[in-house]
Amino acid sequence: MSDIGKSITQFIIEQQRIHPDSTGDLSGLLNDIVSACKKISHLVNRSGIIGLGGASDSENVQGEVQKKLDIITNDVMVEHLNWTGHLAAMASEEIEEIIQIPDQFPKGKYLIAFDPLDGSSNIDVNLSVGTIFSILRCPETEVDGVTEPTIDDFMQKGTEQVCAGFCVYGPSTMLVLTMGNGVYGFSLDRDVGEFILTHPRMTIPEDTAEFAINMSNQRFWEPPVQRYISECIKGVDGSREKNFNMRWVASMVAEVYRVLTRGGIFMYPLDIKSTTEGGKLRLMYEANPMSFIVEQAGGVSSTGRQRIMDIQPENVHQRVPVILGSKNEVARVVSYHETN
Ligand code: AHM
Ligand code: MG
Repeated sequence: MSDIGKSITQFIIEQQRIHPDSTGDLSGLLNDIVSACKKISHLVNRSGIIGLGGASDSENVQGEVQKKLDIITNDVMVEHLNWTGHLAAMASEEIEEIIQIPDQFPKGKYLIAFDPLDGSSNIDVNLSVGTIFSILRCPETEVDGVTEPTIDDFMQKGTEQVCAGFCVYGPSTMLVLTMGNGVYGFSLDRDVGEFILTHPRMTIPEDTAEFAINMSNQRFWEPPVQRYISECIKGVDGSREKNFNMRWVASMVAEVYRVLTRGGIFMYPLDIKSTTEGGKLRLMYEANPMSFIVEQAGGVSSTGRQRIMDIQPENVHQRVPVILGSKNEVARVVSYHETN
C-alpha cells in the first residue's frame, strides 16, 4: 500500500491509532509544531518583502548576533506551543533559560527543545534554512505536581526522545519526522496549506562518495578527520580508489536532508578552535534530533568517539562534535579515531 499523498494530519492520527492507549497528546503537539512551521515558512519566504532580512541589535546565549528572523521565529514557536496544554516546558537555541508555560495555561506531559531557525546565516543569501525539534517526556513527578520543570528534567539522553523532526525551508518546504518507527518526509502544498507525504520510509544508502565539511577549518581538525578527508580528496589516486564530491551549505537542515535523500557524510568535528566549547553544534536541539532521524533511516551518528544519542547531557546549550550519515563512511571515521 502506498502512503504517498496522505496529509500529515492523517498520518499523525494513523500513527496514534497504532498505540491504543495513546491519549492524543503527542498528536496534538505535532499538529502545533506543524502550524508553527507553516507560519515560519511563510515568514521566511516573504522576509525580504516584509523587512525581516538582516541582523537585529541583540546577541543570543551563544554570543552570536541574532538575525531578526531568529527572534521572530523563536516567538512563533513559543506562541504556537505555550497555550495548547501539550507541553510542560520548552528550551530554545535563542533563549538562555528554559521557557515555562504561562500560569494561565494547562501543562502537558512533554518537553520540547528546538532551534527555531537553523542556518540563519543563509537567510540573506536566499539559501535553505530550517527548524529542528526534539520531544522528550517530562519526568512524571513534574507532571503530577505543581512545580515548574527544571533544566534537570531536560537532561535526558537522545535515546529517550519520543519524536524528532526538522523542517527545511528550501525550494519546497519539507518536514521530516520520526517517532521511532522510520523516517517520513512531507512537502508543503501551499495551495491547500497542508503537508503531504511525499517521501515515506526514507533510508540512507550505506556507502557514499560525497562529504560535507567546512574545509576552511581544516588546519584545526584532529588527525582522524584530517586522514579521512585527505583520503577522500586523493580520489582514484589514493587508498579509497574512487573520487569523492564535496558539498557545504552551512545549514545543517539542508545537509541532513541531502544525506537522507542520496547518502553522504556530514561532519562538524571537534577542532582546536572549539575544544573548550566541545564542538560547534548543539546537542539538545541539533545533534540529538538529527541523530534520531539519521539512525531511524539506517545511518549512523557519532562524535567520532561515542554514539551521540548515548551522551548524558549536562547543559541545555551543550555543544558536541557531529559526524553523521552513511553507515560505512561514519564507521570508517570512527575507526580512524580508535586507531589514532
Ligand atoms: P546556527 O544554529 O546558529 O544557524 O548554527 C548552526 C549551523 C549549522 O546549520 C551549520 O552546519 C553550521 O552552523 C555552519 O557553520 P559554519 O558557519 O562554520 O559553516
Ligand atoms: Mg542551529
